[in-house]
Amino acid sequence: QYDWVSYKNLNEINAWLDQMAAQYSSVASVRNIGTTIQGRPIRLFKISKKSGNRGIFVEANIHAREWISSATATYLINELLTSTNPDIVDISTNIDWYIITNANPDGFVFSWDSNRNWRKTRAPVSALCFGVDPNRNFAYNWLTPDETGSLGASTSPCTDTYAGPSPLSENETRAIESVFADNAGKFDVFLSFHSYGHYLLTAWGHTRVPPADNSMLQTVGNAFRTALQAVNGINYAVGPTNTVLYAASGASPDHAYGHHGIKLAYTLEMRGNGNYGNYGFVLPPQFIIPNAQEVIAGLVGLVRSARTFG
Ligand code: 0X9
Ligand code: ZN
Repeated sequence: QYDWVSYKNLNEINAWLDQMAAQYSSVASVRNIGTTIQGRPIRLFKISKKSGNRGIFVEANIHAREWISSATATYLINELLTSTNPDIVDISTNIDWYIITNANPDGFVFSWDSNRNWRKTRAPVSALCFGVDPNRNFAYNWLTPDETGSLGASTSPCTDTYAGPSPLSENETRAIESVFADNAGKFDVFLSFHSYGHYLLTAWGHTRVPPADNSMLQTVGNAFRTALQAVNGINYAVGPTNTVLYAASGASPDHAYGHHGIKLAYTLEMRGNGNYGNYGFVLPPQFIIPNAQEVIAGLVGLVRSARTFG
């Protein structure tokens, strides 16, 4: 029996995705969008209850150790398919959802079996080291320094923010890119689920210059923040990645916005440190459900605000 009382491993998550796709086959499906270097499928779960909908694209656990991100993605899928709450029924009926619960399957398995603190993929990248940071490998302004000269990424294969040998060099980032390319014009919102720190981050990561859509991004982001805070009192900071957090080039939201024109592109940094404890990436499982409930309330607020922009 699947639950959100404990974290689930990749096999358990994949079996559950198969089961949900079978049980709700008239509205849900799961398919492979790529294969990792170790041969694991990269899987996209799709929910569509009505034809003609526009879509939201969610990518989770691209960083291996951020287990709360995939646990929240599966919780979201479950709510979208089973909830009778009118707000959830609204967003599940009137929006198509494309959800990658585990964007970095090799890294995720490694974080379970060998090193709980692993972040990157498991591609062999030098004689000594493994792993590209997939969230530095996207094409838009890949490895581009900002105004202060900060790259927000590394060219050294052994570091945790290694950008890879070239843009979209990795199977994981190309799989995500294929979802953007195959569904051009479909998505109004792109969400990259991460942990931790209670942030909702907007463009840009690669520059300190505010994006053209900054005021809309802030307004919609503040609606997320207010709705999220109402659930358990957690206070998210909303703003451009490079000024609110740090420089980061080659991240997926910059690519979604800059390359594919998806304006409402956000990184969510979920629970890890707060008045509930200082856990970092190793967030105890009793926080899965409160984290997921507040994030989903935030998403309801985000959608409501986004709709006012047409
Ligand atoms: O550094 C990252 O990739 C993200 N933080 S994490 O601690 N989860 O690794 C933040 C990336 C945000 N970048 C953009 N939105 N551009
Ligand atoms: Zn992350």
